[in-house]
Amino acid sequence: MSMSAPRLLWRDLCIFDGLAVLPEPMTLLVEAGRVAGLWPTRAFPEALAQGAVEAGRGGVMTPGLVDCHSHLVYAGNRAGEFEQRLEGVSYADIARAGGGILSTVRATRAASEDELLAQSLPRLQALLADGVTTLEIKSGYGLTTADELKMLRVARRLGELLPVRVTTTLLAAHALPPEFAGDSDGYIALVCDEIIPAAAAAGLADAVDVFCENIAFSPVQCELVFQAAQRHGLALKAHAEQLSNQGASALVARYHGLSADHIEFLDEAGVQAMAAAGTVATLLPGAFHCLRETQLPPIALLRRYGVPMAVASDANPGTSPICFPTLCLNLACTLFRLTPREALAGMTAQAARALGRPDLGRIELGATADLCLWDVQQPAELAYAIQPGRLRQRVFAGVIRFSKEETQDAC
Ligand code: DI6
Ligand code: FE
Repeated sequence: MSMSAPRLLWRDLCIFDGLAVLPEPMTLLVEAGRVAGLWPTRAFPEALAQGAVEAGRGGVMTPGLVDCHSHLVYAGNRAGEFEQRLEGVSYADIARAGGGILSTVRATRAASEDELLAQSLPRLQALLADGVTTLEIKSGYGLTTADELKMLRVARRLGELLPVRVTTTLLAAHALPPEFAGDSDGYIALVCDEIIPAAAAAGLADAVDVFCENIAFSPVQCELVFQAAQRHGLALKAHAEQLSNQGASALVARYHGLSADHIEFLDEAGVQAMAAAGTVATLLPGAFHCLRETQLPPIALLRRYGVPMAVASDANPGTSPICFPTLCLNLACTLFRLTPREALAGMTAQAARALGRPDLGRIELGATADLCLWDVQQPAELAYAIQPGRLRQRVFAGVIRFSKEETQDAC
């Protein structure tokens, strides 16, 4: 298949542009990987159809989904812990007993780079089949320089194997590795002095993340990691206020980080700090659901202060074994009471913002043409119904890379 991008024309679309549903049927022209024109269908200058490929008529078009928080690369699984939790053992208790994240660390360290790639690939394929065109992937199950870099290389290779943009985040400060038991300051020194410089030198990390929690790292330790990341020109984000209020969101905001993620225990002062700094609030309703959390993120405060809200899968083997982004839209609405419009913006325009990529997640003139055409009547259905298989076409960088009709013809 030729990769040079033809001019593509869609007519009579219901468009969700990343922030809102456009009020009337639209005609969309894509050229050279970008949105080259967008008109109400009744006002389309028909001469421009000359030489363009008629790519479709009708349906709901959204920007390609942007999953701005995932731990997609890992080995093994934690089904056994799932059963333990069903019997009443808490996530924190399992972590304190050396399971949880550390159990995935053992499996991930033992896996070769190719094995890690092979285990992660089907998860990525599932995300793509449900509309993802951009994905953030974190390290954090290696916790040595070599194993963290191995994870990041796998993340980059995934982005080369399939038509998806992958951004990588170094999450070496995810858990204390067993070799450093009793010496978390020593491990943070390794993260700052060795792992971050090595990842930056190899060009393997776009951002740095920390898990700021009483079962992970303190705000003081996280601040040291942020300072090291800044020295290497890397963007910042945090797992913040997931299980308790540590003030990590305000810390991220103070360092002009991209996003504070989870934030169930975020307070008003933290919301104000985020609003002032333009830090995105990334909501992870999959983890909230799977851990049966009861403390809701402060959605009303986030709205009141105008903090942009992103929604992501948090795909990981422990707290969110979910590779189904539109389910996460549903969970954001059902559990957090987002409107379908907020949830969809959260996985398009706001998620792109949370990755520092405002050129993505929008359908507007000049935007990168990563697009999804869905078999639904209205955009809200993507959050309303929990149903795979609704993607009719997937456009990546201005090229149709998946089309349901072709797939059906083939079998
Ligand atoms: N919070 C989470 O929900 C994930 N990481 C984190 O810091 C969980 C990761 C895991 O349990 O494997
Ligand atoms: Fe996470």
